[in-house]
Amino acid sequence: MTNTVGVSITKQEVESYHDNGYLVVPGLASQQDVEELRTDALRICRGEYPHPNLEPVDAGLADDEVLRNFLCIHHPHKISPVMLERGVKHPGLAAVLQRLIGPDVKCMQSMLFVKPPGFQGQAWHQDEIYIPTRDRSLTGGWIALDDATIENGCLYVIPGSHKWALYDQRAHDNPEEFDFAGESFGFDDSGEIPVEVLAGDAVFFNGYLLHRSRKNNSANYRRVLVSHYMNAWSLLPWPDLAGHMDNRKIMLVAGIDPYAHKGTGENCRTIGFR
Ligand SMILES: O=C(O)CCC(=O)C(=O)O
Repeated sequence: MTNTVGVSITKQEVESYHDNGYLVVPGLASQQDVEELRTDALRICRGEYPHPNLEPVDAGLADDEVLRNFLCIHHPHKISPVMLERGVKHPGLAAVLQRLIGPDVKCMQSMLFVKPPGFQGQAWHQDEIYIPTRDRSLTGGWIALDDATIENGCLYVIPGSHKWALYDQRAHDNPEEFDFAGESFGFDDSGEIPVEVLAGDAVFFNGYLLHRSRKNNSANYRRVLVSHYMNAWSLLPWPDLAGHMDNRKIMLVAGIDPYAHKGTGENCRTIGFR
């Protein structure tokens, strides 16, 4: 199927996603998309969007001196319209997601990884540990903003592991290689494979898929925008401060929002289910 943005995904690719738990879509983001997202990443890191956690930096600092301080920025789409429109709501991403988990798709978070030289990766984990859905529809949409290689810390996955179980986590003992987040354990990881991709390629992965990334051993950044999506009909039982059972800090990216009457955003009316 080809959509208006020219991104096509075949029935075989949809089946492959469901069999393996992940799918690479080459060239989903155009070179222009990638350039705009890279430029915007720098703008965010320079503190050019007003936010209490991102103070403006000295304009005299070189780009490298700014970027090398950041492993990852959470929810960049909340301050940057470029991250929102070019990244999170990218029409190619939305079109593929509609085929994989749609037709109605919402997003609840984004992460901008800068991952400078020498910075760690993330130990084995499954995203549903952090973002539980009601229907197992959680899907990562990972857009490479640089070529992602074994050397600079690409993703690694265990194909088919999304069909196994949800594994518990513990502290890992390799702080040189992985950041502070916990590590899933209790499974055979001998089937892991690296997912090396080019800038502009997208990787979609199921929320139960075991995946990790390693330290960046190259001399350059490994930038990625990854956003997490789910079927819009699933509640998002992600606790907010009031303990509500359907977190509504979401963005619709395709189709309809069945719970639009609850509102969205920080001040929406959330309804408890108890
Ligand atoms: O890109 C990475 O280094 C890790 C991304 C990841 O683990 C995730 O999005 O869940």
